Amino acid sequence: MLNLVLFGPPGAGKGTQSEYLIKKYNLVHLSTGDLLRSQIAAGTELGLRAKQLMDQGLLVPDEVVIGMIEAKLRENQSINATSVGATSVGGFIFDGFPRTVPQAVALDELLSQHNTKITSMIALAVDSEELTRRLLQRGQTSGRPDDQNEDLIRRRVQEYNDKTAPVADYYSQQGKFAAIDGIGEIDSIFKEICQHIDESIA
Ligand code: B4P
Repeated sequence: MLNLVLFGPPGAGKGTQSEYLIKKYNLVHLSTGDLLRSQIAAGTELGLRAKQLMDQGLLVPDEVVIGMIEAKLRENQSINATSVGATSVGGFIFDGFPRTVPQAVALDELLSQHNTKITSMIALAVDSEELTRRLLQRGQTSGRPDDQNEDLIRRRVQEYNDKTAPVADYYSQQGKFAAIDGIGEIDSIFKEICQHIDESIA
């Protein structure tokens, strides 16, 4: 069973690469960003609270996102490993989660309750100039308020540097961290990620 954390600053390509990885490795996609946006679209109390923070480029409180992941793991508890030799692997891809060290600790605890653990964390490295360019471009069509202006994007990157970057050390200390250059063709980045995954499950 493959449990992958896809890591990186906002706009690094986590969501983009997840779309390909879930198909190739038969993974369940757990994106806290998507889960929060669906709460906002449904107009729930949680969504309204989250929107206020997301629109300012700030992280949503740990207990909110941990609760959402806990519920999703419970819903998918029958997910299991299958043959690695062919392609069908199975497991989870965590996209945009964990974003703080307490979230990483909580994820380890939750997975241990399901008798499984994180296989590896893949960090996509992209500089802030390129992140800003990508997010402003996406903002022209996505309708996402957090992609609309440069100050807000700068704040998201600052929030990442302050609160999220330390999560890399957490996985590095467990020998599970791999950094991949996130600049270049989407296809070649995907191939490099796959190469790392294939080596880790061989
Ligand atoms: P997310 O939805 O996770 O937003 P993101 O970081 O912007 O997405 P991502 O990084 O996946 O975008 P991608 O590069 O694929 O979070 C949004 C907000 O939700 C956060 O700011 C926070 O407030 C809140 N939140 C979410 N999870 C949380 C948590 N765990 N705790 C607390 N708060 C949380 O795409 C970017 C663009 O780049 C796309 O247009 C894509 O086409 C393009 N792109 C991708 N790869 C490219 C490449 N190689 N070359 C050129 N362009 C590329």
